[in-house]
Amino acid sequence: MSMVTLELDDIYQLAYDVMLANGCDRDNAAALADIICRAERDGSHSHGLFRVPGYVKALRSGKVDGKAKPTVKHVTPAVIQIDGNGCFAPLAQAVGLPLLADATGKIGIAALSLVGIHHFAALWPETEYLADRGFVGLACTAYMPMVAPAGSKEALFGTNPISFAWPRPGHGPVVYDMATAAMAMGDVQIAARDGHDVPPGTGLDADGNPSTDPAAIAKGVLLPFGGYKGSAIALMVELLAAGLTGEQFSYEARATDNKDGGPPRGGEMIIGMSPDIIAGPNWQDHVEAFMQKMTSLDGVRMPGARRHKNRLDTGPRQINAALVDTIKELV
Ligand code: NDP
Ligand code: PYC
Repeated sequence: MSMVTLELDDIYQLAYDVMLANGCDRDNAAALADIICRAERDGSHSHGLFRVPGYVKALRSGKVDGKAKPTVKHVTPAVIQIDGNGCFAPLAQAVGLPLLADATGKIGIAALSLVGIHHFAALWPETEYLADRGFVGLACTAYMPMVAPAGSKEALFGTNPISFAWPRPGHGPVVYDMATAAMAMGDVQIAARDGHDVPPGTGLDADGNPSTDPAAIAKGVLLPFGGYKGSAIALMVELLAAGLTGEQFSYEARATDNKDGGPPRGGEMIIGMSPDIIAGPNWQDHVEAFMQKMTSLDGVRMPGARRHKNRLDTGPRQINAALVDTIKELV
């Protein structure tokens, strides 16, 4: 596989230029380029530049409005709704997260309900934003059916990611961000592109047979991680991201989507909690003792630690050369 070397600033600029060239205004392009660049910086390869062709398809088909301006509704002091009015999720998050952090700090717990957005990215930027300000963060979004609920061979759930972040003053936050599918579809597609098999249990082919061939699984269905337990969490994500926001469930998103290959319209639920308010002043020492105990166990590492280590390297990144060529042709 041929790779090219790009500085982080060049990754940002490439993403920004391609979004601007395809109908985004500066605010939308900057919000997207920032998310894409941070994904490449951290090694979230399936949700960085890899997603740019899909973003462009959604702009070119008119499904996503690259000039949309999110609108804010304060439903109660603790419930904020942002309507993206058809934008990609990062701009709506950029508008809503400061309001969520403010409400969380005042009230102790607050919810940000995003509707009218198109989410195609990783979720750790949302929850890390909250943890970096001393709050606990939880975020989830649905997609289009790709995952069969436990017991079925038919896709109903999206790959339905969930992210959780806990603040650790003096350390990086603990952050996990995971698809509730055994493997994110982006990683299945990358395995197919790069000619690797995927582990048993990832999915079924179009005939409903277990497969380790990523191309066959992409035509069939993914399985939830952990059988019925992961299936229950995927169900919870559908309910929080669609039932609680009022936006589309994954199956509804597929019915209304124009099938251009970009992300459908959907919702995202983000919840902030203040440990200072909820747990009281001694939470840091209490939690830190637990963290120390956990990390002292042989073989344990904290979720998020790989990304945070990657982030310390401010040097250039190696990017798939064919992907960069494809993106440059889109500018
Ligand atoms: P991974 O399976 O790669 O990682 C899941 C989590 O587990 C990460 O927080 C990771 O931390 C952590 N982790 C991995 N290995 C270990 C270990 N040995 N010990 C402790 N923690 C570990 O993620 P997925 O492939 O499931 O998801 C990839 C991305 O896809 C996510 O960012 C997700 O948001 C995104 N996605 C987005 C969708 C959307 O609709 N927008 C849909 C589905 C997925 P670390 O990062 O530090 O390795
Ligand atoms: O990797 O499964 C995935 C995915 C779906 C939407 C964005 N990423």
